[in-house]
Amino acid sequence: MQLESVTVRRMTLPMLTPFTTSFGTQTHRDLLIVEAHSGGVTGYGECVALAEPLYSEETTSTCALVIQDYILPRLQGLEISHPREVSAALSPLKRNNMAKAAVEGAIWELWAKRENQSLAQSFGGTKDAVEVGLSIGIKPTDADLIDTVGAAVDAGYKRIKIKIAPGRDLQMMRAVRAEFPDAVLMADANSAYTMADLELFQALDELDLLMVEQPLAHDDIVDHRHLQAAIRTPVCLDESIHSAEDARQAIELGSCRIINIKIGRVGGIAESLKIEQLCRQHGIDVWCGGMLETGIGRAHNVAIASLEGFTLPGDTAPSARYWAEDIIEPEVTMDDGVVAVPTAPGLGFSVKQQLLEDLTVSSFSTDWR
Ligand code: OSB
Ligand code: MG
Repeated sequence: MQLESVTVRRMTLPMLTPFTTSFGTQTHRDLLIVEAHSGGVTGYGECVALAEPLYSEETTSTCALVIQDYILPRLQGLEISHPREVSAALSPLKRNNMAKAAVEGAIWELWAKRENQSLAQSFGGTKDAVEVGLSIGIKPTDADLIDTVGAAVDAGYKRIKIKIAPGRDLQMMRAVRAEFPDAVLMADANSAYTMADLELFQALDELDLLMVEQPLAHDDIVDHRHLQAAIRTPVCLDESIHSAEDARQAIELGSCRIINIKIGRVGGIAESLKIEQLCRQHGIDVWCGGMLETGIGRAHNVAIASLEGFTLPGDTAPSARYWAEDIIEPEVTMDDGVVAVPTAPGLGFSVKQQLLEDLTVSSFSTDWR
């Protein structure tokens, strides 16, 4: 297969609920959708970078530039017999993982559709449904948070993740635990702490959290090793893991017991598969992280979470949690805390192409003919 053309669309979607983490509040999602075309078939991918470099160094704008100037020229005329060849072709380009993953994801979906396979099938996903957790942002008051957690418990989410930040941590988590003694709870710090906060994490051990996600610096695996050795709660790495090589080093050091895989953060599906395999070999639990995706990225996440190695509920909540109207139909929905893994070819959802075009504020296409 050769790509005939690629289109990249930029759009801004208002979020139903503002989402606050230790690095800021999001009210809108500024994102890119990639369309890869070949043989009358279109594959879709989503770029999960945020508008500002607050989670990682990539942004929507840097991704658009890197895709246009560096990624697409390397794919022009390339004979692709399997989508894993895409990340190999892009490997000379350092990092820019979210930009690479957006393009690789579109090509992977295109290939799966042409092979008449679902995305999950195309890489060996075996589950027919995936367990879902909810990620709850920082709320103005403990009462607000407790209301939100209560609604999530009632809705059937299999685990509830709560964002923490200095000043909104131990007391707040104790209040939630007191209210919900049996809930499966975890905390995500988005790298807001240092080893000077060790006592805080030792105190969190009392609360029987499923894990604490990315407590220390976004680029650290050494201090996380010391932290993990000093607490009972499993440490999960998110921001620190960009590749299977990073995962190998973190596992070897003992820096975490759990890894959150985000396809965008690690540079694509091929790299996600390597990490999943490595973690299975080492008994490291894995779950699928989220980046407040539209239905396109969400469908990719549900497919990857269908792999055996994804042993814990992921941040793959239903569309209606985020969007007034999603860009796919049907929307992603949840029943009894699980999302069904589609079996139709590709994403298994249809993209509302007219809505996509209406939402597009800028776009570019390759000029390969
Ligand atoms: O750290 O997992 C994170 C959202 C944006 C950036 C980073 C993170 C998150 C979330 C939300 O936790 C997950 C989701 O619901 O998509
Ligand atoms: Mg996280």
